[in-house]
Formats: sequence, C-alpha cells, structure tokens
Amino acid sequence: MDDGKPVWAPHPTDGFQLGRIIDISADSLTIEPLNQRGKNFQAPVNQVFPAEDDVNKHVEDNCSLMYLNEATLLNNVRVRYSKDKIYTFVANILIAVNPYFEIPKLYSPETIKQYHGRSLGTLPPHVYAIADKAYRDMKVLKMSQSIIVSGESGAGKTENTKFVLRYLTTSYGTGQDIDERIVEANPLLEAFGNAKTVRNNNSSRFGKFVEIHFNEKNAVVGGFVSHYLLEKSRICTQGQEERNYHIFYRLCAGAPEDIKEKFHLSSPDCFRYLSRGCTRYFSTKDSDKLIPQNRKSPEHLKAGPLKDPLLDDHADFNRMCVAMKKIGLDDTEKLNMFRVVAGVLHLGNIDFEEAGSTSGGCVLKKTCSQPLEFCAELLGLDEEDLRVSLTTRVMHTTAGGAKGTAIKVPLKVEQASSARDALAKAIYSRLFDHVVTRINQCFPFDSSAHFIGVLDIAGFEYFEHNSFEQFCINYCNEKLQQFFNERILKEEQELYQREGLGVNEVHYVDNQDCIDLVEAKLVGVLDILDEENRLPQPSDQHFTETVHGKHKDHFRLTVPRKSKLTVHRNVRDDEGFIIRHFAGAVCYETTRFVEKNNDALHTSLASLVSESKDKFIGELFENSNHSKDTKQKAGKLSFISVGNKFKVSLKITYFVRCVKPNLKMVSHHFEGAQILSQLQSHSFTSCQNFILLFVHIIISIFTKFLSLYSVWVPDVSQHTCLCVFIKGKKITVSAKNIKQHKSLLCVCVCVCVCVCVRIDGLVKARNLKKRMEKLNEVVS
Ligand code: AOV
Ligand code: MG
Repeated sequence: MDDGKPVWAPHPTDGFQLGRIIDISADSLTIEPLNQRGKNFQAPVNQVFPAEDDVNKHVEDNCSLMYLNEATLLNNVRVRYSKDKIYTFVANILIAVNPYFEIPKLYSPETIKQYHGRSLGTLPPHVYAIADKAYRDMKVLKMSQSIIVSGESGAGKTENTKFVLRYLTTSYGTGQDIDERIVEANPLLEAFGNAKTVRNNNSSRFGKFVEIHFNEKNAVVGGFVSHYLLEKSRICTQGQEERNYHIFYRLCAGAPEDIKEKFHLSSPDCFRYLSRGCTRYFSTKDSDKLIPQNRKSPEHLKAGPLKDPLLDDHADFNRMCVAMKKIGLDDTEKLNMFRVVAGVLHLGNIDFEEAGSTSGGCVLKKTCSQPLEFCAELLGLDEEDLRVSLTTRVMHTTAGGAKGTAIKVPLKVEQASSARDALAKAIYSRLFDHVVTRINQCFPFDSSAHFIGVLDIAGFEYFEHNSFEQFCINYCNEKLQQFFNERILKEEQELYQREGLGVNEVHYVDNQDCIDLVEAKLVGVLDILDEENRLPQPSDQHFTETVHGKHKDHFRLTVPRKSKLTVHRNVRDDEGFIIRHFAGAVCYETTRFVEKNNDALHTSLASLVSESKDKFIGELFENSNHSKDTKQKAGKLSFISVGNKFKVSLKITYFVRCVKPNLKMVSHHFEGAQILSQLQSHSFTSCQNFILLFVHIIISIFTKFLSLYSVWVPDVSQHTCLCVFIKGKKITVSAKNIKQHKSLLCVCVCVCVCVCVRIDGLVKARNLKKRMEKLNEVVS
C-alpha cells in the first residue's frame, strides 16, 4: 500500500476517505487525503486498506473486488447506491440498502419473470434472485429452506419480505386465490401490528415467520404465519412523536359515518391511548375534561393535532378493507374486529380518583361514566360489573390451607389504572392473535411437501431513552446474530478445519456471553426480572441492583454513569444498565421494567371478559393461545420456539441483510460512517472462503482476458463451488478436491480454458450447449 497507490483511511462521517500513505511509523500511518492535499492525518495501521484501482467502478458481488475489505465493500455499496442499484451480493448473502423511494420497474411483473429459474449471479443482484435460489434448492434438495431478513429498524426488512412472498407466489403459485391471499395478508397484519416510531413510519412491532408451503410438484399450496412478541406496552403508552398501532387511527379516520356512530368514535384526540405520543393532557380546575395540548412542529399543527402528515390514515383504512375482503373476511368479522378496537379506546378513557373514604380505594371519575358505558356496550360486559372489577380485586381468605370466602379488596388509583391498562393489553393482544389465526385460516393446506420460511422481526433499536421494549427486541436480534455467526462463520471454519484447509482463522465476536447475560437460568436478566415480579413488593430499583450485583465484572454489562458510550451518563446505576450488543452499546432505563414484565390480569377482570355476553369476545379469551400465560415472559419462550425451528428443521438458510442509508429516512443520502457500522455488525468481510475467492479472482482475470463469459460466483456457504467443463467433461472443483489435488495450479490451468459454472447444476441445458460450443472452439 505504500507505493503511492490510493488507500482508504478512516473518516468520521463518510466511513472512509481516499488518501495516500506518506509516512509509516511503528503503529500508525500518515495519510494525505487525495482531495485535500496537505491536510495530513494519522491513522492506525489496521484501519487503512488498499483501494481498488478504479474507485468509481462497481461490481455486483463484493467477492469480485480485487481487494475485499471493509472500505472497498462500503465504497462498492456506495457507488451502486448512487446509481440506484440497491442490491449487492457478498457471495450468496444479499445486501439491500433502503432506497426510500420507488425505483422504477425494480419489482415489476416483468422483473419477476426475468428472475424465474435463473441461477444466482446470472442477473443483477436482487431479492428475487435469493427467493428463486431458495426455491430451486428446495426443489433439488427436497428440503425446506429459510430466508432471514435482518437489519436495524427502518432498514427495509418488511418490504423485502413482502417482495419475497410476492415473487414466490407469482412465480410458483397456481394462479388461484391463495397466492393473492398470502400477499394481501400483509396490509391487515401491518394495520394491527405496525406503528409509527421515530425510526420508521411503518415499524413492525412484532416478529413474524411466514411459511409458504409447496406440494410434491413444487407449486404453492398454502401459507402459515407464526407471530411473536407483539409490543403490548404501545397499546397504552407511546414515546414522544410515536403512535399507537395504525388500526386505531385508521378506524377513526376512515370508518364510514354509521360505523363511527355505532362505535362512538370521533377524532383520535379524544382518546387517551392515542394521544400520548403527540399531545399532553391536562385537567383544568373547572372541568375535568381532558384537553389535548399540542407540542409538535408547525407541520403537525397544520395537519391537525393527531394527524401525522406522513401517513394517510383514511386511504390506508380503505386499502386495509380491500385486503380484508381479498383474504376472505366477511363484513361481520370485520366489524367484530373494529368493535373490539373501539372498545379498547373507550376503556382507555376510564379514569379514577381517590374514593375520599377511609377504605383507601378509588372510584371512577364522574366524567367517565360515558367511556364506561361505551366500553361495556362494545365488549358485551355489564357496566356495573366492569366498574366493580376495575376498582376492586377479589381475594380468597385461606382458612387451614383451604380456599375460604372471597373478599373484595379496594384498589388505589394507580392500581386501578394498571388493571385497566392490563385489560386493554390483554384484549388487544388476543385480538391480534385472532387476526393471525384468521389469516392462517384463509390460506389452508391439507398437506405440504416443503416450505420456504421468511423471518422478519423488529429490527435492532436504540433511542434516546430505551426501555423494556427495546430490551426485548434487541435480545431477539442478538439471538438472530448468533444464528448468523453459527451458520456462516463457525460452521464454515469448522468445515475448513475438518478438510485440513490451511485457511487462517477468521476472528469474529461470539455473542454467546451477551445471550447468556439475558437468558441464563437464575442469573440472566430475564430470570432476575421474573424473580423480582414474584416478590411481595417488587421494585425496579431492587431489580436493577440485583442485575448489577450478579454481573459485577461482566464484559457486556456496565453501569450507565461510568460509561462514555451513551448520552445517559447521568442515569444512576440503580436506574439502568448498559448492554454491549453486537450492534452497539445500548443504555436501558429500568424504570417500569417490573410493571411491563407483568401484564397479569386480576382474576376478577379475566373472568369478567371471558364470560362476556358477546360471543366474539368470549371466543377471543377462550381460544387464545395465551391460555394461562397472563404474564409476558419477555418473548423468551416464543422466540426460542421460532429459533428452534431454524436450528432443527432448516439447515439451509439465506440471508438478506438490510441497511438503512441515513437516519433522516430520505432518498439519495448515503451516511457512510453509520452504514459502515451496520455492515461491520453483519460481519461480511470475514465470511469468505478465501481459497474459493482466489480461484474466483483467477477466473475473473481469464474470462476477461478471453472475453468469453460472465463470471460465476462461488458459493461460499456450500463448500463445493465450481464446475469446470473441458470438452464436455465436467470437473468439479470443490474445497475438498482442491485439497486432494494438493495444488491450486491445476485448478488455474483448467480455469484458463474453460467456463465455470456453479455446482448447483441448475444451469439451463440451452445455455450450457452454447457455452460448450464456444468452449470447444477455444480449446481446439
Ligand atoms: P424494517 O422492517 O426494516 O423496519 P421497512 O421494511 O418497514 O423497515 O422499511 C421502512 C420504509 O422504507 C418503508 O416503509 C418504505 O417506505 C421504505 N423502503 C424500504 N425498502 C424499500 C424498497 N426496496 N423500495 C422503496 N422503499 C423502501 V422495523 O419493522 O422498524 O425493524 O422494526
Ligand atoms: Mg418491519
């Protein structure tokens, strides 16, 4: 690098900048930036990388770069992004940069047709290429496949998941209803499970694993959606500038007048559960009426208090209704769902005040008789029973170990408010379960041979204030990263070792310790939190102290105030902790952790709703797969069940790693440094098979030299990689027989005179014939 050639050196905002080495000391280099002559700076040796000869040139697969390193990878992605080429391969892993605008024709039906049956590498990188590869492998290997879409919040996971589903159903469906239904289920799922956050206007607040099932003839026969970890706290409170689930606003904005009247709906401003994010409530002396006080930007003021200028709730409501119809839901079912949503809104408006008697209990505020009436009406409950169940709790005296008489214990204002919120969360989350169950009933299948599963979870998140929700989401992402590490890095290296290949060990950060910190039995944060919930007087402070006490010198856990990694330097150690995740350190404030971990419904409220006069409500509580788990287990169990599904049944996995180009959520803006940190946490540069890369480079040179054929990408995850044809005879060059021949030379000689194709054997005979003819010409 020191012969005057350009190098990439670190840059604070762009990630890397081009420069020239002008001096070398023991551990650092002096670099002169190419575009700012004389403004020399020092850079550590291990952070300076060789640049490609032509930095404006881009390649479809990063493995085709002459020098593959963090900087050239970032530059390649940057150059491609500037030309609206958002997809790039790293072997068979796909990087997808969110363009934040619709790229013409990128997902058109014609493009879908183009990718049909085409091997990876024959066409420009695309999420369709990954989908087709998964399909062809399922067909050839007769094994189910999975595609994992990952990336931070707003990176494009959900959009890419939808493209995969659309591709598979369009290309390999039978043209029947079922294909459309699988795709149309998304607007409905998103209406109930997505919300606007500061990182994404349509952020998924639940994880999903969508399976597309195929029959023996490899045609789509049906689908199945598993969901987990719906963010329940959002139903009652939202962070500043964030919203509740879309459905609430859409219903208020778009429902026809007669329905609005029937469900007593009006503007979102009138509902406590919808206004936490955008408005602040205060009570005046003369009236207890809740008055929304707007504290948003002029843009928001123009749009109306709770109308988000970026979202069209009215149009989205209509779009959702069309989707409901398409998947086969009738009007009664639709209205049932809307009625429950409205019921939850009215429930949220019920407020309490001290009873003023010696009992220490509370009563409903006088202004709340209407919300109580509406809520009871919509949920099929008796008004008086609801009032009593919200303000008291039934306890049984125990006499000699036997259950004694039931007594009603009055609840304090805060306790009654918590009981109300717990009821709202229980009702809404069961409604969400029901939506998913109904969706699954819309694309049933009797039997299936295999399936392709696509995983889309809520992405890694870090806000100014991070709470229990971010803790759960980031824990899931940590598990996913571990799966990626194991699948791509660990297994690959073990394979090289088994086969005696002298490939240098690739270093990567194993995050098992971070996962143990969260989920280990007894000492893990989740178990400590559960234990805290079991105490007679649980407290966030005691929980936090226990966490710090049990993990005093843990590398992954630190006390906030000592940290330089976060803006929360003044958070006290009994108020939070910092966890060093694979994607960065996050400071969690533990206030309300205990409460959020405990969604327990008082027995009186639970039995009240399960005995509702309304059949639909009764069924929600009867059929819910929550059964007795009124307590949220931080998603631990549900995530593991999805995780196990990968580990046990799906050996072959494809990765689409989504990248968010900027925090402003705008198009054509590439923030190099923050993209680099996303790419680093994906560990791309370390996951190559170096030998195959070498062979690949040689092939590139010769194919270029002979102007023969396009270059085929070696398949890193499957160690057999290339096929070589000489006069019609196929020679397979795999990691294994490279070792057998004990010489790379023979491979290179073969490569000089032949065309290589991937071992997957899916190259079309037609293409092959043409190639062979040309090849014969060259050979002769
Ligand atoms: P996420 O799923 O990764 O975030 P989304 O898939 O919801 O992110 O993408 C966020 C927004 O980016 C979308 O609403 C689109 O406006 C835009 N977008 C993403 N991909 C594309 C694309 N290929 N073409 C055009 N626009 C796109 V989260 O659910 O918050 O983790 O939790
Ligand atoms: Mg999403």
